Amino acid sequence: MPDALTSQNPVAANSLAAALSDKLARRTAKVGVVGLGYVGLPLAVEFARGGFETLGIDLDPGKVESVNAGRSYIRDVPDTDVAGFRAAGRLSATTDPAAVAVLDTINICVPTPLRKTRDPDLSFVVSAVETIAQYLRPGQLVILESTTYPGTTDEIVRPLLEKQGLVAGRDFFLAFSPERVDPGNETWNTRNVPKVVGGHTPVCTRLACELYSASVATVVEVSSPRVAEMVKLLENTFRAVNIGLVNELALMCDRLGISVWEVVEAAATKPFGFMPFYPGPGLGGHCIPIDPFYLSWKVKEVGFEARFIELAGYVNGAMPQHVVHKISDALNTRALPVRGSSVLILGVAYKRDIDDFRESPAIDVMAELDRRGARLSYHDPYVARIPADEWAAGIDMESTPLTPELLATVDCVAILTDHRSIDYDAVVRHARLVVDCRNAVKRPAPHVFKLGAPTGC
Ligand code: SAJ
Repeated sequence: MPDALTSQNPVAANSLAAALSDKLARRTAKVGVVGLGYVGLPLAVEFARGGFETLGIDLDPGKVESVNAGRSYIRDVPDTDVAGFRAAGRLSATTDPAAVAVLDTINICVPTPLRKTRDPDLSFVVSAVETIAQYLRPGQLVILESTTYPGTTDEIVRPLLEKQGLVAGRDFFLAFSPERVDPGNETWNTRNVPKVVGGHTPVCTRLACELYSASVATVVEVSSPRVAEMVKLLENTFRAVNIGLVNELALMCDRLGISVWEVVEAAATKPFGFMPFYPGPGLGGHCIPIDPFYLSWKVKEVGFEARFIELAGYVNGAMPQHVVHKISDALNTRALPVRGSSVLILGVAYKRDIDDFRESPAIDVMAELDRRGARLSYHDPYVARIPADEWAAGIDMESTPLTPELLATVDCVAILTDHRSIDYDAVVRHARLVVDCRNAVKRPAPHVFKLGAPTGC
Protein backbone atom coordinates (compact mmCIF):
# COMPACT_ATOMS: atom_id res chain seq x y z
CA MET A 1 0.00 0.00 0.00
CA PRO A 2 1.70 3.27 -1.05
CA ASP A 3 2.17 5.52 1.92
CA ALA A 4 0.36 8.86 2.10
CA LEU A 5 3.41 10.71 0.79
CA THR A 6 3.75 8.73 -2.41
CA SER A 7 0.05 8.69 -3.18
CA GLN A 8 -0.11 12.48 -2.61
CA ASN A 9 3.28 13.12 -4.19
CA PRO A 10 4.01 10.76 -7.12
CA VAL A 11 7.45 12.33 -7.45
CA ALA A 12 8.62 10.76 -4.20
CA ALA A 13 7.77 7.30 -5.51
CA ASN A 14 10.35 7.63 -8.29
CA SER A 15 13.94 8.18 -7.11
CA LEU A 16 14.97 9.85 -10.37
CA ALA A 17 12.03 12.23 -10.10
CA ALA A 18 12.77 12.92 -6.45
CA ALA A 19 16.38 13.73 -7.29
CA LEU A 20 15.37 16.15 -10.04
CA SER A 21 12.71 17.71 -7.85
CA ASP A 22 15.33 18.32 -5.18
CA LYS A 23 17.69 19.96 -7.70
CA LEU A 24 14.85 22.16 -8.95
CA ALA A 25 13.96 23.17 -5.41
CA ARG A 26 17.59 24.01 -4.61
CA ARG A 27 18.13 25.67 -8.03
CA THR A 28 21.09 23.40 -8.67
CA ALA A 29 19.49 21.87 -11.76
CA LYS A 30 21.25 22.70 -15.01
CA VAL A 31 18.53 23.82 -17.41
CA GLY A 32 18.81 23.98 -21.16
CA VAL A 33 16.87 25.69 -23.94
CA VAL A 34 17.18 24.37 -27.48
CA GLY A 35 16.39 27.13 -29.97
CA LEU A 36 17.26 30.71 -29.00
CA GLY A 37 14.70 32.63 -31.02
CA TYR A 38 11.93 34.99 -29.88
CA VAL A 39 10.66 32.21 -27.57
CA GLY A 40 13.88 30.49 -26.46
CA LEU A 41 16.01 33.49 -25.55
CA PRO A 42 13.39 35.11 -23.27
CA LEU A 43 12.77 31.70 -21.66
CA ALA A 44 16.50 31.12 -21.07
CA VAL A 45 16.79 34.57 -19.48
CA GLU A 46 13.80 33.86 -17.21
CA PHE A 47 15.26 30.52 -16.14
CA ALA A 48 18.50 32.33 -15.29
CA ARG A 49 16.49 34.98 -13.42
CA GLY A 50 14.79 32.11 -11.57
CA GLY A 51 18.17 31.05 -10.24
CA PHE A 52 19.14 28.24 -12.61
CA GLU A 53 22.42 27.83 -14.43
CA THR A 54 21.00 28.04 -17.93
CA LEU A 55 22.49 26.89 -21.21
CA GLY A 56 21.13 27.92 -24.58
CA ILE A 57 21.77 25.59 -27.50
CA ASP A 58 21.35 26.87 -31.04
CA LEU A 59 22.59 25.98 -34.51
CA ASP A 60 23.29 29.65 -35.25
CA PRO A 61 26.80 30.63 -34.11
CA GLY A 62 25.76 34.29 -34.32
CA LYS A 63 23.09 33.84 -31.67
CA VAL A 64 25.46 31.84 -29.46
CA GLU A 65 28.16 34.47 -29.83
CA SER A 66 25.74 37.26 -28.93
CA VAL A 67 24.57 35.53 -25.77
CA ASN A 68 28.13 34.75 -24.68
CA ALA A 69 29.09 38.37 -25.36
CA GLY A 70 26.21 39.52 -23.15
CA ARG A 71 24.20 40.94 -26.04
CA SER A 72 20.54 40.40 -26.94
CA TYR A 73 19.21 40.21 -30.50
CA ILE A 74 15.52 40.00 -29.46
CA ARG A 75 13.76 43.38 -28.98
CA ASP A 76 11.90 42.20 -25.88
CA VAL A 77 15.10 41.02 -24.13
CA PRO A 78 17.31 43.86 -22.85
CA ASP A 79 21.08 43.55 -23.29
CA THR A 80 21.38 44.24 -19.55
CA ASP A 81 19.54 41.00 -18.78
CA VAL A 82 21.76 38.89 -21.01
CA ALA A 83 24.92 40.64 -19.82
CA GLY A 84 23.87 40.50 -16.18
CA PHE A 85 23.07 36.80 -16.10
CA ARG A 86 26.12 36.09 -18.22
CA ALA A 87 28.31 37.89 -15.67
CA ALA A 88 26.58 36.02 -12.84
CA GLY A 89 27.55 32.76 -14.55
CA ARG A 90 23.88 31.79 -14.92
CA LEU A 91 23.59 32.12 -18.69
CA SER A 92 25.68 30.80 -21.55
CA ALA A 93 25.17 29.33 -24.99
CA THR A 94 26.71 26.76 -27.28
CA THR A 95 26.27 25.20 -30.70
CA ASP A 96 27.45 21.85 -29.35
CA PRO A 97 24.49 19.44 -28.93
CA ALA A 98 26.62 17.16 -26.76
CA ALA A 99 26.04 19.70 -23.99
CA VAL A 100 22.60 18.08 -23.58
CA ALA A 101 24.29 15.28 -21.65
CA VAL A 102 25.05 17.51 -18.65
CA LEU A 103 21.59 19.09 -18.49
CA ASP A 104 18.84 18.15 -16.08
CA THR A 105 16.03 19.77 -18.08
CA ILE A 106 15.73 20.62 -21.78
CA ASN A 107 13.09 22.94 -23.27
CA ILE A 108 12.64 22.71 -27.05
CA CYS A 109 11.71 26.04 -28.66
CA VAL A 110 12.22 25.51 -32.38
CA PRO A 111 10.01 26.65 -35.30
CA THR A 112 6.99 24.70 -36.47
CA PRO A 113 6.18 26.24 -39.87
CA LEU A 114 3.96 24.95 -42.64
CA ARG A 115 5.33 23.37 -45.80
CA LYS A 116 4.39 24.86 -49.17
CA THR A 117 1.70 22.14 -49.27
CA ARG A 118 0.18 23.69 -46.09
CA ASP A 119 1.12 20.52 -44.15
CA PRO A 120 2.87 20.78 -40.75
CA ASP A 121 6.65 20.90 -40.99
CA LEU A 122 7.98 19.14 -37.89
CA SER A 123 11.48 18.80 -39.30
CA PHE A 124 12.96 21.26 -36.79
CA VAL A 125 11.29 19.45 -33.87
CA VAL A 126 12.35 16.01 -35.10
CA SER A 127 15.92 17.18 -35.65
CA ALA A 128 16.12 18.69 -32.17
CA VAL A 129 14.58 15.62 -30.52
CA GLU A 130 16.83 13.20 -32.42
CA THR A 131 19.82 15.20 -31.23
CA ILE A 132 18.59 15.18 -27.63
CA ALA A 133 17.90 11.43 -27.88
CA GLN A 134 21.59 10.81 -28.61
CA TYR A 135 22.53 12.22 -25.20
CA LEU A 136 19.39 11.46 -23.18
CA ARG A 137 20.12 10.02 -19.78
CA PRO A 138 17.95 8.81 -16.87
CA GLY A 139 16.39 11.55 -14.78
CA GLN A 140 16.20 14.26 -17.46
CA LEU A 141 13.07 16.31 -18.12
CA VAL A 142 12.27 17.19 -21.76
CA ILE A 143 9.60 19.79 -22.53
CA LEU A 144 8.39 20.71 -26.03
CA GLU A 145 7.15 24.33 -26.35
CA SER A 146 6.79 24.65 -30.12
CA THR A 147 3.19 25.08 -31.25
CA THR A 148 2.01 21.85 -32.83
CA TYR A 149 -0.96 19.54 -33.33
CA PRO A 150 -2.42 17.38 -30.52
CA GLY A 151 -0.47 14.11 -30.37
CA THR A 152 2.95 15.41 -31.46
CA THR A 153 4.58 14.93 -28.04
CA ASP A 154 3.13 11.47 -27.59
CA GLU A 155 3.31 10.18 -31.16
CA ILE A 156 6.50 11.80 -32.48
CA VAL A 157 8.68 13.05 -29.60
CA ARG A 158 8.22 10.21 -27.11
CA PRO A 159 9.07 7.33 -29.51
CA LEU A 160 12.20 9.15 -30.70
CA LEU A 161 13.36 9.66 -27.10
CA GLU A 162 12.48 6.10 -26.07
CA LYS A 163 14.47 4.59 -28.96
CA GLN A 164 17.49 4.10 -26.71
CA GLY A 165 15.37 2.04 -24.30
CA LEU A 166 14.56 4.65 -21.67
CA VAL A 167 10.85 4.90 -20.82
CA ALA A 168 9.05 8.23 -20.52
CA GLY A 169 7.55 8.80 -17.08
CA ARG A 170 9.82 6.23 -15.51
CA ASP A 171 13.41 6.82 -16.66
CA PHE A 172 13.01 10.35 -18.04
CA PHE A 173 10.22 12.88 -17.93
CA LEU A 174 8.29 14.44 -20.79
CA ALA A 175 5.80 17.30 -21.08
CA PHE A 176 4.35 19.87 -23.46
CA SER A 177 3.94 23.52 -22.58
CA PRO A 178 2.81 25.91 -25.34
CA GLU A 179 4.81 29.10 -25.84
CA ARG A 180 2.68 32.19 -25.43
CA VAL A 181 5.15 34.86 -26.49
CA ASP A 182 3.67 37.97 -28.07
CA PRO A 183 6.56 39.84 -29.70
CA GLY A 184 6.51 43.55 -28.83
CA ASN A 185 3.89 43.22 -26.09
CA GLU A 186 5.00 45.58 -23.31
CA THR A 187 2.50 44.25 -20.78
CA TRP A 188 2.66 40.49 -21.14
CA ASN A 189 5.97 38.63 -21.08
CA THR A 190 7.43 35.20 -20.33
CA ARG A 191 7.34 35.91 -16.58
CA ASN A 192 3.73 36.99 -16.18
CA VAL A 193 1.81 35.05 -18.84
CA PRO A 194 0.30 31.91 -17.26
CA LYS A 195 2.11 28.75 -18.43
CA VAL A 196 -0.02 25.73 -19.36
CA VAL A 197 1.72 22.40 -18.72
CA GLY A 198 0.68 18.86 -19.65
CA GLY A 199 2.94 15.93 -18.70
CA HIS A 200 3.09 12.40 -20.06
CA THR A 201 2.39 11.25 -16.49
CA PRO A 202 1.48 13.10 -13.28
CA VAL A 203 5.13 12.90 -12.26
CA CYS A 204 6.13 14.56 -15.54
CA THR A 205 3.53 17.28 -15.04
CA ARG A 206 4.67 17.91 -11.47
CA LEU A 207 8.35 18.22 -12.41
CA ALA A 208 7.60 20.55 -15.33
CA CYS A 209 5.49 22.70 -13.00
CA GLU A 210 8.33 22.82 -10.48
CA LEU A 211 10.72 24.00 -13.18
CA TYR A 212 8.45 26.75 -14.48
CA SER A 213 7.34 27.86 -11.02
CA ALA A 214 10.84 29.22 -10.40
CA SER A 215 10.49 31.63 -13.32
CA VAL A 216 6.82 32.04 -14.25
CA ALA A 217 4.23 33.61 -11.95
CA THR A 218 1.37 31.24 -12.80
CA VAL A 219 1.57 27.61 -13.91
CA VAL A 220 -1.60 25.85 -15.10
CA GLU A 221 -1.58 22.03 -15.00
CA VAL A 222 -3.59 20.06 -17.56
CA SER A 223 -3.98 16.30 -17.78
CA SER A 224 -1.83 15.51 -20.80
CA PRO A 225 0.47 16.89 -23.51
CA ARG A 226 -2.42 16.53 -25.99
CA VAL A 227 -4.61 18.86 -23.95
CA ALA A 228 -1.77 21.38 -23.67
CA GLU A 229 -1.13 21.17 -27.43
CA MET A 230 -4.82 21.71 -28.12
CA VAL A 231 -5.03 24.68 -25.73
CA LYS A 232 -2.58 26.68 -27.83
CA LEU A 233 -4.29 25.77 -31.08
CA LEU A 234 -7.63 26.90 -29.67
CA GLU A 235 -6.07 30.22 -28.63
CA ASN A 236 -4.72 30.99 -32.06
CA THR A 237 -7.55 29.46 -34.07
CA PHE A 238 -9.89 31.66 -32.04
CA ARG A 239 -7.95 34.67 -33.32
CA ALA A 240 -7.70 33.54 -36.93
CA VAL A 241 -11.42 32.74 -37.17
CA ASN A 242 -12.49 36.01 -35.53
CA ILE A 243 -10.15 38.03 -37.69
CA GLY A 244 -11.63 36.23 -40.69
CA LEU A 245 -15.11 37.13 -39.46
CA VAL A 246 -14.31 40.82 -39.13
CA ASN A 247 -12.52 40.85 -42.49
CA GLU A 248 -15.63 39.41 -44.10
CA LEU A 249 -17.68 42.02 -42.23
CA ALA A 250 -15.42 44.67 -43.79
CA LEU A 251 -16.23 43.33 -47.25
CA MET A 252 -19.94 43.47 -46.40
CA CYS A 253 -19.64 47.02 -45.08
CA ASP A 254 -17.83 48.06 -48.24
CA ARG A 255 -20.93 47.05 -50.15
CA LEU A 256 -23.45 48.36 -47.64
CA GLY A 257 -21.89 51.82 -47.38
CA ILE A 258 -21.24 51.37 -43.65
CA SER A 259 -17.96 51.94 -41.80
CA VAL A 260 -16.88 48.62 -40.30
CA TRP A 261 -14.58 50.60 -37.95
CA GLU A 262 -17.53 52.51 -36.52
CA VAL A 263 -19.48 49.25 -36.16
CA VAL A 264 -16.67 47.42 -34.31
CA GLU A 265 -15.93 50.42 -32.09
CA ALA A 266 -19.58 50.62 -31.04
CA ALA A 267 -19.89 46.85 -30.58
CA ALA A 268 -16.81 46.95 -28.35
CA THR A 269 -18.79 49.02 -25.83
CA LYS A 270 -20.60 45.81 -24.89
CA PRO A 271 -19.00 44.98 -21.53
CA PHE A 272 -19.58 41.23 -21.81
CA GLY A 273 -19.76 38.54 -24.46
CA PHE A 274 -17.83 40.44 -27.10
CA MET A 275 -14.16 40.93 -27.96
CA PRO A 276 -13.19 43.38 -30.75
CA PHE A 277 -11.14 42.31 -33.71
CA TYR A 278 -10.25 44.63 -36.57
CA PRO A 279 -10.09 44.23 -40.33
CA GLY A 280 -6.74 44.44 -42.04
CA PRO A 281 -4.85 43.59 -45.22
CA GLY A 282 -4.65 39.93 -44.20
CA LEU A 283 -3.07 37.67 -41.62
CA GLY A 284 0.65 37.92 -40.91
CA GLY A 285 3.18 36.51 -38.48
CA HIS A 286 4.38 33.02 -37.77
CA CYS A 287 1.57 32.00 -35.43
CA ILE A 288 -1.96 32.97 -36.44
CA PRO A 289 -1.79 32.20 -40.17
CA ILE A 290 -0.10 28.87 -39.46
CA ASP A 291 -1.19 27.29 -36.18
CA PRO A 292 -4.84 26.60 -37.11
CA PHE A 293 -3.67 24.54 -40.10
CA TYR A 294 -1.79 22.22 -37.75
CA LEU A 295 -5.17 21.42 -36.22
CA SER A 296 -7.13 21.10 -39.48
CA TRP A 297 -4.39 18.85 -40.87
CA LYS A 298 -4.46 16.57 -37.81
CA VAL A 299 -8.23 16.18 -37.66
CA LYS A 300 -8.31 15.27 -41.36
CA GLU A 301 -6.49 12.09 -40.23
CA VAL A 302 -9.58 11.16 -38.24
CA GLY A 303 -11.92 12.07 -41.07
CA PHE A 304 -13.00 15.46 -39.80
CA GLU A 305 -13.08 18.68 -41.87
CA ALA A 306 -12.33 21.80 -39.82
CA ARG A 307 -14.52 24.10 -41.89
CA PHE A 308 -14.18 27.23 -39.72
CA ILE A 309 -10.39 27.05 -40.03
CA GLU A 310 -10.47 26.51 -43.77
CA LEU A 311 -13.02 29.28 -44.33
CA ALA A 312 -11.09 31.76 -42.17
CA GLY A 313 -7.96 30.87 -44.10
CA TYR A 314 -9.78 31.58 -47.36
CA VAL A 315 -11.22 34.91 -46.20
CA ASN A 316 -7.97 36.13 -44.60
CA GLY A 317 -5.91 34.87 -47.53
CA ALA A 318 -8.03 36.88 -49.98
CA MET A 319 -7.56 40.20 -48.15
CA PRO A 320 -4.31 41.25 -49.88
CA GLN A 321 -6.02 40.93 -53.27
CA HIS A 322 -8.97 42.96 -51.96
CA VAL A 323 -6.57 45.69 -50.82
CA VAL A 324 -4.97 45.79 -54.27
CA HIS A 325 -8.44 46.25 -55.78
CA LYS A 326 -9.09 49.04 -53.26
CA ILE A 327 -5.89 50.79 -54.33
CA SER A 328 -6.75 50.25 -58.00
CA ASP A 329 -10.24 51.71 -57.45
CA ALA A 330 -8.78 54.72 -55.63
CA LEU A 331 -6.30 55.39 -58.47
CA ASN A 332 -9.21 54.99 -60.87
CA THR A 333 -10.94 57.99 -59.30
CA ARG A 334 -7.94 59.98 -60.58
CA ALA A 335 -8.05 58.21 -63.96
CA LEU A 336 -4.75 56.57 -63.07
CA PRO A 337 -4.02 52.95 -63.95
CA VAL A 338 -2.03 50.86 -61.49
CA ARG A 339 0.62 50.35 -64.15
CA GLY A 340 3.06 53.21 -63.96
CA SER A 341 1.46 54.83 -60.91
CA SER A 342 3.70 55.51 -57.91
CA VAL A 343 2.41 53.86 -54.73
CA LEU A 344 4.04 54.46 -51.34
CA ILE A 345 3.40 51.66 -48.85
CA LEU A 346 3.30 52.79 -45.22
CA GLY A 347 4.17 49.91 -42.88
CA VAL A 348 5.35 46.49 -44.12
CA ALA A 349 5.74 44.64 -40.77
CA TYR A 350 3.06 42.03 -40.08
CA LYS A 351 1.63 44.10 -37.25
CA ARG A 352 2.26 47.52 -35.81
CA ASP A 353 5.26 48.57 -33.77
CA ILE A 354 7.36 45.49 -34.53
CA ASP A 355 10.14 44.83 -37.05
CA ASP A 356 9.08 41.41 -38.36
CA PHE A 357 7.80 41.32 -41.92
CA ARG A 358 7.78 37.54 -42.33
CA GLU A 359 4.39 36.32 -43.63
CA SER A 360 3.30 39.95 -43.69
CA PRO A 361 0.21 40.60 -45.85
CA ALA A 362 1.75 43.96 -46.75
CA ILE A 363 4.42 42.07 -48.65
CA ASP A 364 1.73 40.16 -50.55
CA VAL A 365 0.06 43.46 -51.48
CA MET A 366 3.38 44.89 -52.64
CA ALA A 367 4.18 41.81 -54.70
CA GLU A 368 0.82 42.00 -56.49
CA LEU A 369 1.16 45.75 -57.11
CA ASP A 370 4.64 45.13 -58.51
CA ARG A 371 3.24 42.40 -60.74
CA ARG A 372 0.66 44.89 -62.03
CA GLY A 373 3.38 47.42 -62.87
CA ALA A 374 3.04 49.94 -60.06
CA ARG A 375 6.13 51.97 -59.16
CA LEU A 376 6.58 50.95 -55.53
CA SER A 377 8.30 52.54 -52.56
CA TYR A 378 7.78 51.91 -48.87
CA HIS A 379 8.38 53.52 -45.51
CA ASP A 380 8.58 51.47 -42.33
CA PRO A 381 10.49 52.81 -39.33
CA TYR A 382 11.03 49.26 -38.09
CA VAL A 383 12.01 47.55 -41.35
CA ALA A 384 15.06 49.15 -42.97
CA ARG A 385 15.15 46.85 -45.98
CA ILE A 386 13.38 44.00 -47.74
CA PRO A 387 15.97 41.68 -49.32
CA ALA A 388 15.20 40.51 -52.85
CA ASP A 389 15.21 36.85 -51.81
CA GLU A 390 12.62 37.43 -49.10
CA TRP A 391 9.66 38.32 -51.28
CA ALA A 392 8.02 37.31 -54.54
CA ALA A 393 8.95 40.48 -56.49
CA GLY A 394 12.61 39.59 -56.00
CA ILE A 395 13.91 43.15 -55.79
CA ASP A 396 15.93 44.70 -52.99
CA MET A 397 14.01 47.55 -51.39
CA GLU A 398 14.91 50.01 -48.66
CA SER A 399 12.63 52.05 -46.46
CA THR A 400 12.48 55.56 -47.91
CA PRO A 401 12.45 58.56 -45.53
CA LEU A 402 8.93 59.88 -45.03
CA THR A 403 8.82 63.55 -46.05
CA PRO A 404 6.06 65.95 -47.11
CA GLU A 405 7.73 66.14 -50.53
CA LEU A 406 7.57 62.37 -50.97
CA LEU A 407 3.94 62.26 -49.84
CA ALA A 408 3.02 65.03 -52.29
CA THR A 409 4.86 63.34 -55.12
CA VAL A 410 3.43 59.82 -55.13
CA ASP A 411 0.12 59.03 -56.79
CA CYS A 412 -1.17 57.01 -53.82
CA VAL A 413 -0.18 56.26 -50.22
CA ALA A 414 -1.37 52.88 -48.87
CA ILE A 415 -1.38 52.43 -45.07
CA LEU A 416 -0.93 48.69 -44.56
CA THR A 417 0.58 48.58 -41.05
CA ASP A 418 -0.26 51.36 -38.62
CA HIS A 419 2.93 51.93 -36.67
CA ARG A 420 2.16 54.41 -33.89
CA SER A 421 5.23 56.54 -34.64
CA ILE A 422 3.86 57.85 -37.95
CA ASP A 423 1.94 61.17 -38.10
CA TYR A 424 -1.12 60.18 -40.12
CA ASP A 425 -2.59 63.69 -40.02
CA ALA A 426 0.50 64.84 -41.88
CA VAL A 427 0.11 61.97 -44.34
CA VAL A 428 -3.47 63.11 -45.08
CA ARG A 429 -2.36 66.75 -45.34
CA HIS A 430 0.35 66.13 -47.91
CA ALA A 431 -0.79 63.04 -49.86
CA ARG A 432 -2.93 63.24 -52.99
CA LEU A 433 -4.64 59.92 -52.37
CA VAL A 434 -4.65 57.65 -49.29
CA VAL A 435 -5.88 54.07 -48.94
CA ASP A 436 -6.14 53.28 -45.23
CA CYS A 437 -6.36 49.55 -44.36
CA ARG A 438 -5.92 50.00 -40.59
CA ASN A 439 -8.20 52.89 -39.64
CA ALA A 440 -5.08 54.92 -38.92
CA VAL A 441 -6.68 58.07 -40.35
CA LYS A 442 -9.15 59.40 -37.81
CA ARG A 443 -10.59 62.37 -39.66
CA PRO A 444 -12.58 61.66 -42.87
CA ALA A 445 -11.39 63.30 -46.07
CA PRO A 446 -12.52 63.00 -49.70
CA HIS A 447 -9.09 61.73 -50.82
CA VAL A 448 -8.96 59.02 -48.13
CA PHE A 449 -10.33 55.59 -49.04
CA LYS A 450 -10.74 53.08 -46.24
CA LEU A 451 -10.93 49.32 -46.16
CA GLY A 452 -14.44 48.42 -45.05
CA ALA A 453 -15.94 51.88 -45.31
CA PRO A 454 -17.44 54.15 -47.97
CA THR A 455 -15.29 57.08 -49.21
CA GLY A 456 -15.12 60.06 -46.92
CA CYS A 457 -15.76 57.94 -43.80
N1 SAJ B 1 -4.74 41.06 -36.99
C1 SAJ B 1 -5.83 41.63 -37.61
N2 SAJ B 1 -6.89 42.01 -36.85
C2 SAJ B 1 -6.89 41.85 -35.48
C3 SAJ B 1 -5.76 41.26 -34.88
C4 SAJ B 1 -4.70 40.89 -35.65
O1 SAJ B 1 -5.86 41.82 -38.83
O2 SAJ B 1 -7.87 42.23 -34.84
C5 SAJ B 1 -3.61 40.63 -37.81
C6 SAJ B 1 -2.32 41.33 -37.45
O3 SAJ B 1 -2.19 42.52 -38.18
C7 SAJ B 1 -1.28 40.29 -37.86
C8 SAJ B 1 -1.98 38.97 -37.60
O4 SAJ B 1 -3.38 39.26 -37.54
O5 SAJ B 1 -0.97 40.41 -39.22
C9 SAJ B 1 -1.56 38.32 -36.30
O6 SAJ B 1 -1.67 39.30 -35.33
P1 SAJ B 1 -1.68 38.94 -33.74
O7 SAJ B 1 -2.11 40.17 -33.01
O8 SAJ B 1 -2.43 37.72 -33.50
O9 SAJ B 1 -0.13 38.82 -33.41
P2 SAJ B 1 0.84 37.58 -33.46
O10 SAJ B 1 0.85 36.88 -34.74
O11 SAJ B 1 2.12 38.13 -32.95
O12 SAJ B 1 0.20 36.58 -32.41
C10 SAJ B 1 0.75 36.45 -31.15
C11 SAJ B 1 0.26 35.12 -30.71
N3 SAJ B 1 1.05 34.66 -29.61
C12 SAJ B 1 1.33 33.34 -29.55
O13 SAJ B 1 1.00 32.55 -30.41
C13 SAJ B 1 2.07 32.91 -28.37
C14 SAJ B 1 -1.20 35.17 -30.29
O14 SAJ B 1 -1.53 34.00 -29.54
C15 SAJ B 1 -1.46 36.34 -29.42
O15 SAJ B 1 -2.83 36.37 -29.04
C16 SAJ B 1 -1.13 37.58 -30.21
O16 SAJ B 1 0.31 37.55 -30.38
C17 SAJ B 1 -1.56 38.85 -29.49
O17 SAJ B 1 -2.55 38.79 -28.74
O18 SAJ B 1 -0.93 39.89 -29.76
